[in-house]
Amino acid sequence: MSRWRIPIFRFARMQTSAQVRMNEPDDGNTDGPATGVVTRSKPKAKKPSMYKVIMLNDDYTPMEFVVMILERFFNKNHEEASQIMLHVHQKGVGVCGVYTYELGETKVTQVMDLARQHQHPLQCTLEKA
Ligand code: TYC
Repeated sequence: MSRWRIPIFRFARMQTSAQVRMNEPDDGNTDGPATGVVTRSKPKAKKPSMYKVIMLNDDYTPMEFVVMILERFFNKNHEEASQIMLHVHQKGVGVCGVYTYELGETKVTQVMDLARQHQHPLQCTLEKA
């Protein structure tokens, strides 16, 4: 009766660097298990840069509309949304949230689109955090 050969999972073929891997021997011998030192290389994935979504005050957009925007697109509760809206109303600008570039850009577009549909001049921009 022949013995089962158990396939060897070759860690060295895995190219993401965050995992523990076994070095292949450099003698060209690919029979049998990989031998060598277990190493842990530095994670390659970098933290994405973060961006603030900034809202600007104007004289015409209704306060309730701004509060609704903050609740709908920035997941604020009614109290948080009202506080941010009042901050923007009094200071001129305020932060709605901090996101990756792509998510922040999507939110800016959603806010500007809805404001335009309602003919409000509300402005929103992205700023590196
Ligand atoms: N200033 C507006 C008003 O008095 C309210 C407002 C608040 C508008 C925040 C825009 O980002 C804004 N109706």
